[in-house]
Amino acid sequence: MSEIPPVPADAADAAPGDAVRGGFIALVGRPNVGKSTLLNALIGSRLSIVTAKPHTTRQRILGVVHRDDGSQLAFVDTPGLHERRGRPLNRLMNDAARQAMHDADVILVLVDASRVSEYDETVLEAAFSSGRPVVIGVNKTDRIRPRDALLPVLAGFGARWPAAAAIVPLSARRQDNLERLLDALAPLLPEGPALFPPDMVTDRDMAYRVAEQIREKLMIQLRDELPYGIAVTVERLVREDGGRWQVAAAIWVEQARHKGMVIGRGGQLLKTVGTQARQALIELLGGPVHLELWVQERRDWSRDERALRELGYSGEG
Ligand SMILES: Nc1nc2c(ncn2[C@@H]2O[C@H](COP(=O)(O)OP(=O)(O)OP(=O)(O)O)[C@@H](O)[C@H]2O)c(=O)[nH]1
Ligand SMILES: [Mg+2]
Repeated sequence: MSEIPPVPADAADAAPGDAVRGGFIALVGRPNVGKSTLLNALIGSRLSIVTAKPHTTRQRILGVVHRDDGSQLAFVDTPGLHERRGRPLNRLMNDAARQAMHDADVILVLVDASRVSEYDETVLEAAFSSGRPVVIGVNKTDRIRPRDALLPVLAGFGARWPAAAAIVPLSARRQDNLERLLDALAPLLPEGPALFPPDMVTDRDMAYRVAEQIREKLMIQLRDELPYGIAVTVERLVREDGGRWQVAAAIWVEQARHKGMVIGRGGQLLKTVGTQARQALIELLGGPVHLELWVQERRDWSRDERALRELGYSGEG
C-alpha cells in the first residue's frame, strides 16, 4: 500500500523539485478591455504598457506571479485582436494572441463589464474552441453603478458560456478581487516541479521594456494625432561608471509627414515625451538616466515583413 505523501505545511519552503501548481495563462480579449493593466496589477509593476487607445500592446509579454504556496502563474499578455487582419503588423498581432492561446494551459478571457460587445463573442468562441479551460474575467467593475447592475452582466456570461471554469468580476485599476482570480486559475494548472526561478518576473529584456516605455509616452502624447505606424528601437543602453544610464532610442514613422507630428511645434511634443519617458525610465532602471531620442522615417514599415523584423517584430510574438 503506497502512502500519500504529506502536504508541506508551508509550500513556500518546498524544496526544489517538489510538485507545485504552475503553467501558462493566455490573457486575451478585445482591444482596450484592460489586459495589460491586469497583468501589471498582478505583477505589481509597470511591465506591460497601458494607454486609453486600443491596440496598445503589439507583442506578447510574460509576467510570472509567484504565490506564497509556491505556485507559479505565468500570464501571457497579448495584443487585442484586430478585426481586420489587413496589414502584416495586424497579422503579427493576431497571430501572437492565437499562438498564446495555443501554447497555454488555461485561457483567461477578459471582457469589459461596462461595454460588453459582440466582438467579445468572437474571442470567447476562439478560446473555447481551443479545448483549454477558460476563465472569464469581467473587468472594470468600478464603472458599474449601482453595484447590483453587475449581476445581470455576470448572469448573462454564465448563461451564454456554461462551460466556463469560472466567471470572476474584478477591477484591474482598483486591484479588486485579484486574489479570487488567482484562486480560480491556480487549480486549473498542472502540477509539477517549479517552472521558473523564484526571482523571474518576465521574459523580456531591459531594452525591450525601455523601448515600450518610450512608445507608451508617445502614444499618450500623440493622442488623436497618433499615426498608426510608430515603433521605437533602443540603440544604446549602457550604465556609466558613476551609475547613470545612457539611453538612446530611435522613433520610427512610416511617412515623412509623420515626423513633424512626432516632433511637434518647435520640438515641443518630442520634448514632453522625452521628459515623461525619462521619469519612467528612472523608475524602471533604478537610477539617473540621460535619454536621447530622434525620429526616423522607414516608409510603410508596418506593411513590410523585413522592416518589421528589423524593428523587433519577429513574428514569434
Ligand atoms: N475604469 C477602469 N479602467 C480600466 C480598468 N482596467 C483598465 N482600464 C483602462 O482601460 C484602458 C485600456 O487599458 P489596457 O490595459 O491598455 O487595455 P488592453 O486590453 O491591454 O488594450 P490593448 O493592448 O490595446 O489590447 C486604459 O485607459 C486603462 O486605464 C479598470 O479596472 N477600470
Ligand atoms: Mg495591452
